[in-house]
Amino acid sequence: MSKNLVKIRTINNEENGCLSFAEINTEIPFEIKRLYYIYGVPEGKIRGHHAHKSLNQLLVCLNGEVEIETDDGVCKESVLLDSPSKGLIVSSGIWRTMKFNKKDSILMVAASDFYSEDDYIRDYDNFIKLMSEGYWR
Ligand code: T46
Repeated sequence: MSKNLVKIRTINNEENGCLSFAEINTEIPFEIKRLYYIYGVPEGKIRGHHAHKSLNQLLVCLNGEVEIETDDGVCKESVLLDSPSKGLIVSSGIWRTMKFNKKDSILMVAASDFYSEDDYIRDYDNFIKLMSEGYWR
């Protein structure tokens, strides 16, 4: 199991359904400045293909199934998010893709900072170069 998977606490009541929650310093190791969600993605479509210079994020699949592949320049890892009670921390310096395995999948992301295109590395060779230069060390 990935060391970055976090169990989102869930109150499960057979009569009323479920309520899941995550808190800073317990499940989330950063302050949240932004929340966004990705949905309406065609089945099988892969998004992402980038890394972040300094952004840290928590990914939770609220509905359906999304496969997250992470790559630190040396090791690749694949984690299946198939429950709202599973979260994945994806830190800066990690190349990521998100494959939407099912129609109607919803991926919610809690991010440590506001949106800035300057924080993105969208070229894989540049990512590997920065990694080898010790950008994240
Ligand atoms: C990430 C993965 C998990 C904004 O204007 N504001 C925002 O807050 C975000 C997240 C995106 N955008 C714009 C930037 C692009 O013009 O929305 C467009 C689509 O973004 P992108 O192609 O980067 O989407 P994904 O699904 O490939 O990646 C997203 C996040 O951008 C990224 O930070 O880690 O989800």
